[in-house]
Amino acid sequence: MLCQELTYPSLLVLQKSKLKFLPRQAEQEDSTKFIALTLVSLACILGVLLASGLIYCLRHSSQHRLKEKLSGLGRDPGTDATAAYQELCRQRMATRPPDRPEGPHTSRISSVSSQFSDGPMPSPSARSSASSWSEEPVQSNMDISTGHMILSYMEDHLKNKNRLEKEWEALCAYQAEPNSSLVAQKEENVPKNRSLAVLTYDHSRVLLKAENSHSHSDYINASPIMDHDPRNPAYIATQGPLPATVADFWQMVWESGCVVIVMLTPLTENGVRQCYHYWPDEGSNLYHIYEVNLVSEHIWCEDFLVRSFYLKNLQTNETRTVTQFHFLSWYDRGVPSSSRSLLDFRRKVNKCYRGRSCPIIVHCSDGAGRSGTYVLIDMVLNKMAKGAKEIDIAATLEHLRDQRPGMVQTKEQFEFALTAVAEEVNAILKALPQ
Ligand SMILES: *[C@@H]1O[C@H](CO)[C@@H](O)[C@H](O)[C@H]1NC(C)=O
Ligand SMILES: *[C@@H]1O[C@H](CO)[C@@H](O)[C@H](O)[C@H]1NC(C)=O
Ligand SMILES: CC(=O)N[C@H]1CO[C@H](CO)[C@@H](O)[C@@H]1O
Repeated sequence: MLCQELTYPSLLVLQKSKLKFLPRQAEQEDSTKFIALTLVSLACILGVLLASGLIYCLRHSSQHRLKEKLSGLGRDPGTDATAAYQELCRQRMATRPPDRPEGPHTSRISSVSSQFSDGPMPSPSARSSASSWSEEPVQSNMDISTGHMILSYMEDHLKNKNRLEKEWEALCAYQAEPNSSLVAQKEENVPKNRSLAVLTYDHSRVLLKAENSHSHSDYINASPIMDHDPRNPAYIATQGPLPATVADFWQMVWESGCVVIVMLTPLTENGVRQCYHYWPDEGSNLYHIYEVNLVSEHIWCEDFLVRSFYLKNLQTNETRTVTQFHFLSWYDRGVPSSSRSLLDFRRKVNKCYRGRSCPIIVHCSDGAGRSGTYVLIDMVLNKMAKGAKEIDIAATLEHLRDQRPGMVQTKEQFEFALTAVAEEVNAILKALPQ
């Protein structure tokens, strides 16, 4: 069963590439040739599946031994911990999956995507979704004592519900200042807002270049979110595009220099539209002067998938690759079922983004509840990774709410953010040499 899980993503990728890249005329031209080709490629696929299954099983058994060793580490005080740790590292290096082999059976679509993407994106088909090693390894320059301090603070916080309740009440009473949102309420902008509660503040909104906009307007319901650099936003929090604002959305992607989009909502929930389907399912779509081409779609696991787009500005003929990370199982006003997959999702986003200076565009439906929770978690963990000695999560959330109203909508979402931060800190500490 585990082995089946392993082969699932690679199969999907292969099917998708066949669907898209097989020339249709060839089918009629020479059917016998085609059948022979199909048989050969089927044999190839079968070979790859068998090989990867075998590799996985081998890896799995060595992991099993590793886990036994790990638990032994904790239990037996007589064990030489340093030696065991070194052995752990060696095994971990040995079990790390090799780079994707370049061969005739490599799926076309992933080679197209790696050709276009300017950052190294590992092919998910080369990694196993069932294996714990397929998750991004935790990486951090976190100060160890800060980590321990934060962990005990968080644990205390999560145990003491009363304290959480009080902190949340204080956050609810918080009033942003300045807080006028007159532009968002202008008559011509009203149809561009999804929610009454989440309107951009006048002092903190993304301004489109009106001359490039299809409606000659600079308004979009999107807020730049600053972290430490007051000039360059680290994120743009925005609502899920409406049919009327999809061209504005791609204009914002273009003008902000964005290369990574984080989408945290399914398109529909219980029949209620959460977000317009703003990308092509196949081939390309034109949104005003922005041509969007779907290059690839990789399903990493049941919780999220990654799409790669080729974006072209038809006015200038410039092009760019944009990667969209789509988290599927987080519902409006709710929290994900576990922090584990969201944390892995975040690591993958940041691995793709690493080293850039453009903002990450984060959206859900209203661009505040789920988006605020994600940004809060990411911002706090990034601060810690940079070695910050003091972390105040509530103050960080107030800082977010100064820039966009409604960031983190419910107490459960706030609690989830605390849990997720604690879990990641725990994972970082575990991965450090003791
Ligand atoms: C907006 O700011 C004013 C003070 O300028 C304050 O009285 C008001 O309550 C604030 N509104 C919100 C929703 O924070
Ligand atoms: C963009 O490309 C088209 C077709 O190749 C060409 O006709 C047009 O002049 C180009 N525009 C610019 C601004 O380079
Ligand atoms: C599509 C649309 O009109 N959405 C909302 C925009 O914002 C106003 C409030 O300012 C809402 O009433 C609209 O429903």
